[in-house]
Amino acid sequence: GRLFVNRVFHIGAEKMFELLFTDSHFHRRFMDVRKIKGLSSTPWQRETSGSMTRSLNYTITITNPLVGKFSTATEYQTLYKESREGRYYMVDAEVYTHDVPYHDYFYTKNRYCIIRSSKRKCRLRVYTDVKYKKQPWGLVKSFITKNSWSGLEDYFRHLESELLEEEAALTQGAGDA
Ligand code: YK8
Repeated sequence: GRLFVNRVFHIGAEKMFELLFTDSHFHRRFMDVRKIKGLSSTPWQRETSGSMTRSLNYTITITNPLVGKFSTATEYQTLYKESREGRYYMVDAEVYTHDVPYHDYFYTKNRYCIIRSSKRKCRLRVYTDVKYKKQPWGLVKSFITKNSWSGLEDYFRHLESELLEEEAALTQGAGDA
């Protein structure tokens, strides 16, 4: 896997969770600029395991010339029960892109860790892995992996820069920048 984001933000841990994993203005705007359309999500629900889960459906716009322009996608998120409100959140997100070539071979697993570092600061880590449901021919596998990494890198770089803008707006509003 790869670590795409690893940075401290002047944003509280709870706020960061809200920005990324609820129907926040930030999330809606980010989906908009990424041209991710038709988002629908279930509410967070407690499982018997004690963890919380929800699922999202949306249509992504793809810039990779090898692939069609759009794909529907389903994302299954799990907020682990080891998470502690305001202190530590760990969310795994499994993303299935249904309409890309070889979609039945792979999915993507993104692990988001939000760790409180002080009252108004947290560290965000995003670790990503391309997972295989069945083993493709070696050349196909490296093709999938390579194309996935480039799309994911672009996405998470953009997410990081949007979070930095949000951080600037938040600290300015608080008057303690
Ligand atoms: C989520 C992983 C792969 C996929 C894409 C497919 C290449 C197909 C390979 C062929 C287009 C928002 C990605 C990047 C689309 C976007 C997905 C996003 C960024 C040529 C063999 C969508 C996080 C996420 C997870 C997986 C990403 C796809 O929140 O390359």
